[in-house]
Amino acid sequence: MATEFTPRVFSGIQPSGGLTLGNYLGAIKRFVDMQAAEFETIYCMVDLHAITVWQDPGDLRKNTRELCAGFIASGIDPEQSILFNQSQVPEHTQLAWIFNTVARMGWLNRMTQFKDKAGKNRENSSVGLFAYPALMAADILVYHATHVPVGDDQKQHVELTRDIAAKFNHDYGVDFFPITEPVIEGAATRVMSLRDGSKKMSKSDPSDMSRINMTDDADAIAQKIRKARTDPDALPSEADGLKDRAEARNLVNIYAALDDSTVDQVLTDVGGKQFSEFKPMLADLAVAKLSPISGEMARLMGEQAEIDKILARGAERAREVAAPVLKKTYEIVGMVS
Ligand code: AQP
Repeated sequence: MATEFTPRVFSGIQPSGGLTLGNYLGAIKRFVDMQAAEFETIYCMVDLHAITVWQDPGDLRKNTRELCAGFIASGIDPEQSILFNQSQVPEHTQLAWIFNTVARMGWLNRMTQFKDKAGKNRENSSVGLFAYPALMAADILVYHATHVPVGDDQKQHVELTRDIAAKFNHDYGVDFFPITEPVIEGAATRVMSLRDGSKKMSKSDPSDMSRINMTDDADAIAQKIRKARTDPDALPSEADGLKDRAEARNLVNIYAALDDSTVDQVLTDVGGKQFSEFKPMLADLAVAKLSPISGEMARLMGEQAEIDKILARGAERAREVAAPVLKKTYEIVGMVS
């Protein structure tokens, strides 16, 4: 009989820069929804992933605390969810080593994120950047997580996690790791750059005008939306009319996600309007939704000791779940203890 796994959510975000609107809409906002549903929820600042590309140590410390503040300010309750930073729970890397022996080179060679991030500089990339998906599989499976809410760009990594779980179960003749479901839903699973509708909005994009940071003030948000690239046509009344208009589609998707509505509902209201009219509407909505979060983040960033206490307590709670899974994995693999 197949094993019944506790419905449990795991997801993580890299403290590799300031949080963006893409991280918020594609990930954190949905983490909050899943916390409200019938799941145990575990959320992680994946600092070990962040250092697969160079991070200044001072920036990494600041970004980890700021990310924690962002989670809490967006509605993650550190009592209800487990909130911690990855490096403080060594079971992640211990399981990742086992998974490095399960994952095949050919599987990792197909990962598009590695190709994108390594670019032409493949030979000079860190081994960690290449092995990133095996660590991500360990992050998820060390908690026997059944569901992983992520943005569209992480779909391939969650599929690899499923492949690793299935191969481990098959090779050792067990039904030990769940085959985790990716949860990729809503209007903003891939928020695009405000300067280029073919590129994902990203923390590490050299252009600050390409993204809305969760710490941006009202003026910066309004200015970035005003300057966002668009086309000269009016907005269509139906989603089909956005098909070949990447920049227009992005702004409508952002509006729908912030408004908790659908693209069709938004277009029913704004179809026929010019961007000169729509952009101020979007800016007002973004400021209304994001200002309370950035205000609370700023307050929390003044309470560093409190943040560190939350992270330490979260790591303790995370280890209580992870340690027995790792112990059992070692037994299955044949490690003598
Ligand atoms: N633009 C986006 N739209 C929707 N979801 C997004 N996510 C990231 N960008 C977007 C989702 O946020 C979660 C955390 O991502 P991450 O920080 O671990 O790594 P990333 O996907 O590489 O994000 P960035 O901002 O692009 O970071 P850098 O610049 O450091 O590489 C994931 O669920 C992701 O899908």
